[in-house]
Amino acid sequence: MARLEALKADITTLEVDAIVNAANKSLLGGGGVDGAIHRKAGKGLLRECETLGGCETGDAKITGGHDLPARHVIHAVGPRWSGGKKNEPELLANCYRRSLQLAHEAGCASIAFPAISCGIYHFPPEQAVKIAVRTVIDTLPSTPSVQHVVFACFQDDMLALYRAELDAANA
Ligand code: AR6
Repeated sequence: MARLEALKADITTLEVDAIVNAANKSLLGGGGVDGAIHRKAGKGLLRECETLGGCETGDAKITGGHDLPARHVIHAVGPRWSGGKKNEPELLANCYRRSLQLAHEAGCASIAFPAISCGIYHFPPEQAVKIAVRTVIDTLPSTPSVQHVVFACFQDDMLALYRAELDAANA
């Protein structure tokens, strides 16, 4: 079984095979973690993203890491929360599933996720964290390249939610 852990960290500093970006459908950058990743990765990342033709909500696309310590960036487009009646939970789960599949296909052993949709997209954190942990645990058996998963948290309250959920899952 792969190792899962929650850390308080700026995801742009992590030396892992892939970091996941909480992107938007354009894949051309934005605020939050997306802005931080593009700032640190440099213009080469934007140029590569411009060739990708955007991305649907719930899907993800992979690029190089450019000036980041991570080898790859997996750009996942989470749902914007609009009350929970627009398939937001399933779309969020799809982001985690699809990101792990791309990481596996690229031979990544380690991957770090931010709390996708929990910032500017306003997904309720308690629900998002349960979906993230459950989906990752359920997907890992079909993505055996991935041996280490980090949930990178920017705030202490988010870190506490992930740690409680990982404990509850005995992960
Ligand atoms: N490292 C780790 N986590 C971070 C970092 C960082 N450097 N910066 C922010 N977070 P958000 P979303 C946390 O808003 O809700 C962009 O404009 C943050 O505290 O980055 O999916 C995109 O282009 C929160 O817990 O992403 C989209 O338009 C989590 O990362 C839109 O925002 C996600 O917050 C996506 O919104």
